[in-house]
Amino acid sequence: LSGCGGGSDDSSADSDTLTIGFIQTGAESDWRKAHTVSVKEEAEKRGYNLKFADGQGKPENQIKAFSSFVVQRVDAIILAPIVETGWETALRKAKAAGIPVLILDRTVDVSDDSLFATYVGADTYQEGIQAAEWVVKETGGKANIVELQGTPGSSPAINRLKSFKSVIDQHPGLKIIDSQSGDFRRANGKQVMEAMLKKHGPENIDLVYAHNDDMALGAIQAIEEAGLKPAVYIKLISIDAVRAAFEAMVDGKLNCVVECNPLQGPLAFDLLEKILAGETVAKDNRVKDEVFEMAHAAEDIKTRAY
Ligand code: GZL
Repeated sequence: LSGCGGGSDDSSADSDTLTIGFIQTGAESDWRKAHTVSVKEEAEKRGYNLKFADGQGKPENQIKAFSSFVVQRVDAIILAPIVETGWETALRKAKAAGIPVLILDRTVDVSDDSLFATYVGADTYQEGIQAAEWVVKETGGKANIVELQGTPGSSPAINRLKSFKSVIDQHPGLKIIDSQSGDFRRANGKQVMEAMLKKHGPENIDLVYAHNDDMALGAIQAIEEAGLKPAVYIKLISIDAVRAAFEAMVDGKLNCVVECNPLQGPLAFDLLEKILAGETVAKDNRVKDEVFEMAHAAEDIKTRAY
């Protein structure tokens, strides 16, 4: 790749290789691991020098990494923000330094969208709608629902809560009787589900809506340890469609998953190359999602790439 980038101090890359700073949320879920692989593999394939910063679930780590990439004058920054807020100052610094920023996966809440070059991700608002529409169909509009929320302040958790509720609220027989954060983590999902089973009594919970598969898999463990049959006694729907979720559907323990496609590397680098060549690109670019049900999981699992 020939480049007139701002250069980098990375001795391993020769001078005309472009250096991209990639700030990831952490490794909180199977989905996240697939997302990281997608970006790293694409950078490798296209000959970029990718500097990887793992946020380890802490927004302050991401802010620090972002500032250091600006100081290093990388040629571009890819940011997957743990939470939506707190990005204005950092983005202004990158803009002042002439470093384009691609927001990936989750969104940022800023007053001026010229502070970032473009956004690439899945439609996490629509995913909550798709989940709720399946719940209405599956329950005939009557069920007590408990909700396992993703990371507080993250755009997917905000979107999936709001959009799911917007459909559920149209059906008086559907009640969200509890909603807690499991931080997109399997262990937390299990703990929260154990507490909900104790608090409400299993007989008062008909269905679990989990903002991601990892928390649903934790909830499945809690339901089994309570001596109950997941997907039968208490139904479950979750979002992501990672391999472990397909395996749970094949095992008859999970009823439905809504995809959230993590294979965002190719589209991200297509857009980044246009931006680095000085072209303007659409501000908002989405990958496609599908809904998968238990009945077809044994077939569908053969087609899955993550
Ligand atoms: C959604 C993504 C979420 C996944 C979780 O776009 O940000 O973060 O749904 C992941 O599995 O941890």
